Parts: sequence; structure tokens; C-alpha cells
Amino acid sequence: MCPGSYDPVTNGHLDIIERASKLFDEVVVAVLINKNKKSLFSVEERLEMLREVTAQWPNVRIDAWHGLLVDYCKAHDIGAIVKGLRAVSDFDYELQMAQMNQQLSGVETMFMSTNPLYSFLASSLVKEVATYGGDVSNLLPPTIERRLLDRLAEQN
Ligand code: COD
Repeated sequence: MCPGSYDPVTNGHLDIIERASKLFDEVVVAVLINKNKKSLFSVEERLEMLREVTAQWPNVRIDAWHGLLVDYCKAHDIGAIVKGLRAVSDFDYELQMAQMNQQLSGVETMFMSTNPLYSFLASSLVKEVATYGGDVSNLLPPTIERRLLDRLAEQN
């Protein structure tokens, strides 16, 4: 299980998904729906973008879930959550979530170190940089960059 908001999916996410797809027979990439978090793309749009950019990996499946991550994992008999760690600053919160998820359900969390090329990369930063006209072409697949620039243009 590779969970996230994926608003939108970045090269950092894809690096983790690809590496997970080589380690596990099947990988579920789930868009976790948080109604309190304002998103740029709808859940359907995020699913569509994820399907498009992960189509190259046949053992990767895309889904959405509203609720506790561990409830999805239990319902689908998933034993491992895979997370990317970008920096020490990610660690505190990720450790807390991993321990909570383990305690709630027994589902384990595996941490993968981020590819150094993407260690500074977060969807929120990409959106901010693109909003002010910065070049994000090396941070996202071209099709996602196109959609992001179109969405930002629609909003102006
Ligand atoms: N390099 C490597 N990995 C990265 C990078 C990068 N540049 N960017 C992101 N990642 C990885 C990280 O592992 C990250 O966790 C994941 O991709 C998703 O990133 P985002 O930003 O799309 O998603 P988040 O951080 O908003 O996702 C948080 C969750 C949705 C996973 C979390 O809130 C959750 O599990 N929610 C469900 C409700 C729940 O169960 N709550 C209780 C938790 S204990």
C-alpha cells in the first residue's frame, strides 16, 4: 500500500511506487480522501492521473478510500504500508503514524529512503512554484505538468 493525497502525483511519489512494485507482487496506490483538506484536483482527477502515469507497471492498482488507512488494508488483506522518507523532518510524524497504524491493526510500515533527486519535492511546493511561473518540468511527468498548468490557468 502506497497511500497519499497525490494532489498531484510527482516524480518523488513515482520513484517510491516504482521501487515498491519491484519488491511486492502487487502494489495498491490509494488516494486517501480528506474532506477537510482543500485540494487542487478532485479525487477522480487524481485517480485518472495516477492510472495514466503508473500504467507502465502492471502490478500497480489505483484506488481511493475515505476513512482509516488500516481499515482499507485489513479489508483487502494488505500487510505492508510503504512510505518514502525525504528528510529527518518527515520522520517524527511518519513514525507516529506507523506506530499508530501498527497498534490499531498490526499492519506494518516500511520506509524507503527518497531518491536524492527528489528529496526536496512535495506536491504543495510544486503547486506553489508553478503558481508563480517557476519551472516544474523536471519534477512531474509531462502529462501531469500540463494538467497542473491548465488548472492554475483556469483559476486565474
Ligand atoms: N520522495 C519520496 N517519497 C515521497 C515524496 C518524495 N519527494 N513525496 C511524497 N512521498 C511519499 C511519502 O511517503 C508520503 O507519505 C506519500 O508519498 C504521500 O505523499 P502526499 O503528500 O501525497 O500525501 P500525504 O502526506 O498528505 O498523505 C498522508 C496520508 C493520506 C497517507 C495520511 O494522512 C493517512 O494515512 N490518512 C488516512 C487517515 C488515517 O488513517 N489516519 C490515521 C493515521 S495514523
